[in-house]
Parts: sequence; structure tokens; C-alpha cells
Amino acid sequence: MKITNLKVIVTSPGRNYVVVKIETDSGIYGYGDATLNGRELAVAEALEEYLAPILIGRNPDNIEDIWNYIYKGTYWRGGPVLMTALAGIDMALWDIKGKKAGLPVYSLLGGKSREKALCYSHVSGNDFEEVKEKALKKIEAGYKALRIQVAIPGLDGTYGTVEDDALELPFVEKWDSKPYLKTIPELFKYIRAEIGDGVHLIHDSHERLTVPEAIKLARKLEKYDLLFLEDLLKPENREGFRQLKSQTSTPLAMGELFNTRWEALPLIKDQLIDYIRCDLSHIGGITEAKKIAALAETFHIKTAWHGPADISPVAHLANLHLDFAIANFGIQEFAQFPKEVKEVFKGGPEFEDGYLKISDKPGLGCEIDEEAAAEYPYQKAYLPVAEALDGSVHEW
Ligand code: KDG
Ligand code: MG
Repeated sequence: MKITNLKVIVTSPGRNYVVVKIETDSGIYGYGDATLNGRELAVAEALEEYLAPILIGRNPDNIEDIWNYIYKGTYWRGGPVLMTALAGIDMALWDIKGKKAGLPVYSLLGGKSREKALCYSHVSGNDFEEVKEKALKKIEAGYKALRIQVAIPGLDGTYGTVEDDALELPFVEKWDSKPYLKTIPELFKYIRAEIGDGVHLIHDSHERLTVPEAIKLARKLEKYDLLFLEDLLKPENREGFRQLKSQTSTPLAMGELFNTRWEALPLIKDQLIDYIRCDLSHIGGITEAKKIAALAETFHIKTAWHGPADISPVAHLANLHLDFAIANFGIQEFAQFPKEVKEVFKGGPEFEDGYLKISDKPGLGCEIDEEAAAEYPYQKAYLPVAEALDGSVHEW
């Protein structure tokens, strides 16, 4: 079998997605997700201009070899744009391999370790009561794990609480740790009192705290028994996790901004986190993520792959195939997609009573309606940015 074409589909059914379609001379084709929120066209250009020509004629069965050819054979390596492009190719190749074998990808990865995958959903609100109301609705719908975020008084558009944050020019959010560190423990106290302790709770700090601030928050939250606290420190501050981990029993998660296993390695090998949550679409796909999962398993760390709505259902399926196959799966972040997305992407993880189920369709199990995709052309959209009260740039 030979690769005959690589096509890039950019579609915006509510938000932008980039899909790689790899075609072969056997008629079998595969889809992969290459969406990098806010930088979609940079990835599309890398794929079309630089990677497609060097893939034509290659045997799609040799995923490991193709992965290495693109990662190190082309000299320039790493970074979110190139690793997202590589992820799209990698997922499409796994899709082809599954379709050729007549087997779902999880079967090619070693078979099922579980019958269903625990997932969590996002809950956010402008005040504690709104968060509670929304949490209760999700619990009624069957969710057993929730990520909760709340607007911080005095800070415009707090992360995780703005519905439509993909704007034509970056929305500017205000940030100050002081009110944040006061509000979040109060939120968890309130939520635990209102909804009890039957549901797993998670919170995402989005890489914004210093080490002393992170220690303060993690310690204060210990009594509310979180499943994990996510992304407390900047991705560059891996050394900071050493101090943090030694000072708190709140489980820690990190990884969505990493682009290679070597970025995750210091946190894994010294057991400085409890959950590794890389994004399969930004870390080079299934091939790299299964290696990270194996590394994490070696050091008793579980997975919680990144699964927001800004990567497509193809990426969510890639997450799920790995979740089903590996022994050290922890939990899966899950987004319910609107009907426009389902018009374009046929197939995706199915939610039932707090868990995700997987189909046994060959490959990843997603077809793209390319005519429907063309009905939703690309819309320029940026991620927000954050600034401190004095107007200086802060991590968003
Ligand atoms: O594009 C940025 C989002 O993917 C990110 O903000 C979502 O942090 C996130 C999460 O945990 O889902
Ligand atoms: Mg996050």
C-alpha cells in the first residue's frame, strides 16, 4: 500500500478544526486531527506545503518510521505547529492501519483493558450558586467527575468562565492571584457542602501561579479531596513541581502544553505529578502518547489526556482508543459537541452514565462529511490573553 495524497480540511462548525486526510492506492483513507487553537492555518500550511510532498509514495503501514522521518529526519523538530501537524498524520496512519486490518485502533494497541472510560466535564459560572446549579444538572445527567471554575470578583472574563472565548482579536482578561487564591478554596468549600462528596472534583489553574501560591492553594484544597489540581505552574517551571509535590497531598496534573515526551519526562521520572495530561493532537499523536503512557505507568502515574472542545472528535477518539488500551488510564476530559460539529464529524466518543464508550468500528471510527465541512469555512479566531492589574502580560 502507498500513500497517494494528503488533503487538509479546514472547517469551522462553531469553531475551527483542521483535519488531515491521507489517501492510499488501495482506496483506504484515514483521518487525523491537526487543530491548534488560534494557529490553525500555520499547521495547515506546514502540512500542505512541507509534509504532504514527502509522504507521497511511502507505505502507510510503517507508522513508527514515518513518525521518526518527520520528527527527526526533517531536522527542525518539536514545537506546537510541527507536533500538531505530525499528530494529524500519525492519527490518520493509525486510522488506515485499523481500517486495513478490520480492527479498531485500541485492538492494535494491545486490546481492551476496560469496558468504559471514566470522564469529566466542565462546569463554570459567574458565582457559586450558578456553579452549583450547573453541577447538579451534570450530576443528574450521570457525570461522576466535574472540573469546576468560577469567575473571580474584580477580574474580567476569568479563565474557564467565558462561553465564547475565541474572538477575532484576542480578548484581554485581567489576572491577579490574590482574589483567585481567596475565591477558589471558598468555592470548593461551598460546592462540597452543597453537592456532597460523591463526585470527583477537578480544578484548572491554567499555569498561572508561582510555587508559593501553588503550595498555598493545593494545601487549602486538601480537605475537599480533589481528584487533581491541574496546571498550577508554568510549563517551563518543571523544577518548581519538586517543592510543590513535597508540600501537599492534593494530587497534581500537568501536560497540555508539552510537545514531546522529553518535556514530560522530568515530572514523570521523579513522580512530581499524579496525572499526565498531554494533548494527543499537540504531542505527535497516538505513537508519542503511547510511549508517554508507558513511561508514566513505569512511575505509577495515571493518564488524563487533554480533551477540550477545541480539538475535533477525531482527536477525542484517538484519546479514547488509548484510554481503552493502556493499564494506567486515569480519567478522560470530555466535551459534548454541538450539532454543527456532528454534521461534519460522524462518530465520536459516546457518553453513558459518567463513562465514555467506544465502538468497534475499524480504525478510529470517525467519518468526515466533506461537503458539510465545506459549508463551514475558516473563521479567524484568537485565544484570549491575560494581563496583570498593572497592564503587564501574564500567562493566560
Ligand atoms: O486552546 C486552549 C484550551 O485547549 C485550554 O484552555 C483548555 O486548559 C484547557 C483544558 O484543560 O481543557
Ligand atoms: Mg487545562
